[in-house]
Amino acid sequence: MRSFPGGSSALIDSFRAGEERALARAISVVEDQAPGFEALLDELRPSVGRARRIGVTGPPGAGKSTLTARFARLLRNEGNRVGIIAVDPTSPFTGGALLGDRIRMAELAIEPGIFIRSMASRGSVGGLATAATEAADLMDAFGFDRVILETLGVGQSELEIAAAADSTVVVLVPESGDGIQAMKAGLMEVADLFCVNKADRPGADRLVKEIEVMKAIRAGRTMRGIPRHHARIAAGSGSAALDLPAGDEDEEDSRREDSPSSWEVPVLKTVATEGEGIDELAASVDGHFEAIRSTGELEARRSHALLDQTRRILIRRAEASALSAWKAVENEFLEELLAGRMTPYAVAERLDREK
Ligand SMILES: Nc1nc2c(ncn2[C@@H]2O[C@H](COP(=O)(O)OP(=O)(O)OP(=O)(O)O)[C@@H](O)[C@H]2O)c(=O)[nH]1
Ligand SMILES: [Mg+2]
Repeated sequence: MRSFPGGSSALIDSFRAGEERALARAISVVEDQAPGFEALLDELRPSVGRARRIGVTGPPGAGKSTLTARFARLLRNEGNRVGIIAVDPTSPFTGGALLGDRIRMAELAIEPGIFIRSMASRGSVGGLATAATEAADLMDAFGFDRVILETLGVGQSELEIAAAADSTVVVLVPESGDGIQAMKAGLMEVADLFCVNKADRPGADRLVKEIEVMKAIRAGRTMRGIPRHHARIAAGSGSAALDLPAGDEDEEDSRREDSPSSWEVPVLKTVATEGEGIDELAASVDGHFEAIRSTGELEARRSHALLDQTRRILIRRAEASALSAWKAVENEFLEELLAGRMTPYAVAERLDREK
């Protein structure tokens, strides 16, 4: 008999019976890493894999939540049950936005067939990525047809959350100046669709063009025959717009180059506050899903995500075990460390050997 949180499998039973309160509780258990949380996820794992996952990412204030709310409502009107995870890293950036999101989303939250959960990081952002994926797994297992993950596109781990989805929507706005920031933040690499939101403001068309240009550069179309790396450098001279960051290109490009899909990343315009362009967005997301399903890329993406999740679970366990070992002996080494009789490396080595 396996042990589950609360000392019984009542939670699992209510979850399987479709009680939303059980889903909410299960997500809390996972978020808190309460005793038995892995057993809970393990038990529900066979039911994971039916939902389509959609990542929505972009800079702070781009309109991600507004867009997500509109999109979710449309999906719901089409008969889908929709789960939304709003990942909020409780940074100074978003500390104030959380409340705003809640108000905006509140209307949606009372709608049957729509379930919204906001998740904030307690520990590392890396940990948040794992927990958000697990919350998505729970929503999937619960029976939602679509799971939308909204994250800030600012840090690697947050990008990872969106990028682990089947389809990733990158939301940009004219006032963010230009697409260069997006490029630097690595948003270009994860986008399956671009949404130029706040298209009611000046500069939207210019941003659309900029994104198209950057897409073309990435695809190497502007400088055929020149390896992409060199194309970037060559193109970079004399144009600020092409002053691209030096990154690990193999890694950056791996996702797209692995993919057999010939999906042309669309650049859409939306006015989320008015619901303009949401139909097109929904059609595009569907189109993307069909495209990757037919080429086998969906399977490849999901295998990749599964491996990645396994890796992160392993790291989480190793970290927890190292920290608990450290907690137990922390004070023992303090004096030695302070007096310089032992180095931090020697302490780590000793603890490692004693494991
Ligand atoms: N003019 C205009 N304003 C918009 C549009 N979409 C969203 N907004 C406004 O932009 C502000 C930010 O919208 P949010 O949906 O909270 O943006 P977000 O990207 O979720 O923000 P964070 O989660 O804090 O990063 C709000 O005041 C929205 O009303 C749009 O299409 N046009
Ligand atoms: Mg938001």
